[in-house]
Amino acid sequence: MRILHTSDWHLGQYFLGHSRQAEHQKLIAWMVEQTRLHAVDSVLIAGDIFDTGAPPSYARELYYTLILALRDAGVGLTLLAGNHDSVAVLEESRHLLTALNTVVIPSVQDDPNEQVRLLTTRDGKPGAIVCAIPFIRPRDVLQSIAGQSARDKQQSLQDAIHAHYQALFTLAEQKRLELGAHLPIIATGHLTTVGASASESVREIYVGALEAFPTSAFPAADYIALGHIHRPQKVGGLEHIRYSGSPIPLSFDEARQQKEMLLVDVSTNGLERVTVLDVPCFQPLLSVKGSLKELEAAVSAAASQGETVWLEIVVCADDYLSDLQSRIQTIAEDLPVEVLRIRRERSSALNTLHRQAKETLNELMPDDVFARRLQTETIDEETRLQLLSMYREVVAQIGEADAA
Ligand SMILES: [Mn+2]
Repeated sequence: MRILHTSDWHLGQYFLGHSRQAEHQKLIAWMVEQTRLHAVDSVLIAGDIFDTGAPPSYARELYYTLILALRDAGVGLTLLAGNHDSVAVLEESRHLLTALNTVVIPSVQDDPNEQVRLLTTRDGKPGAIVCAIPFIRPRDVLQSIAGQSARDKQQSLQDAIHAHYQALFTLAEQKRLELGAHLPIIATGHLTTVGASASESVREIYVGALEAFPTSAFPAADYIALGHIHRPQKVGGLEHIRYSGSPIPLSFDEARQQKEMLLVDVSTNGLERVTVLDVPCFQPLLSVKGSLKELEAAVSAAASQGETVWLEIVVCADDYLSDLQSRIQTIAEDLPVEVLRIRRERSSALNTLHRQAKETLNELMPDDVFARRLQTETIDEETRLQLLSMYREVVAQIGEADAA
């Protein structure tokens, strides 16, 4: 059977004052067309379908448009929650969506059988078994043990995630035996693995608790469809463990990436091949950098693309220019560009903190801000992890007090 693997759509992303609605509309139409052209049987979305826990109405509408369009195209859909998704939001329509050939897994389920699903081909034949694993929250798989050190907590979480994968894989093997056909087994995940390279818009999800999951801890599935990292990549050079990456660039440092979706062919022999589908760019995005003089040339080069380009301008200048904004306005005037952000490049660690805070404070969680602040201190790893976990406990206590 042929599966299309994608992730990290971030429907509803509000990007420096701009909505991505038009891009996502075009993306849905493009993907549905690809499923027809390439005779895709089933689509897997490995987390972060939404950008926030409270997606705006237009984002929810896009979500339902996507689901209906795939149903009309006769393609199955399995959708896993990511760290940006709200469990409650995905849960509310989940049962309704089963009527539209869509399986949604918002969180680790009490009954593990819920997460072991048979994928069928367009003509209804069994094609593969999927261990449908969403983003795993520590509280889903761990009981907190008093007095555990940060390092022990990290190890317990990794062990618990490993155990979850192993348990579902064993169930999938049993299911395969019962079905009496040597069906391929696919697993999914939404996490950082060792060696994966991230980008600006990816939040560290297990900071201080689990930094990266070793590839050797995955079960022996024929293919592992991952989400969370926005740059498409094979993990550890392995053909069968992959991040599809996000289909549109979600930050300026992703602007030069060719975005992808993956066509995954599996059969009773296991993984047959993976074919990369290049996703067209629906809204050009570019970051240009230089001195004011160099920027003039760089901006007009960027403007020669024909469509309006969303620009980030990084000015390399040590001297303080109070009229920087208006100088850049003059450069960009009358060109088909829209300047979304201007920033100055500085070097020291504290300035980096200021810059990062300015860039993304509106999408950072309190945790991230604290973690960034710690980065500017010269402390050893052990202390850093301890401080982070103490900070978390305090925040959790405040949260409990609020709820009470
Ligand atoms: Mn993401």
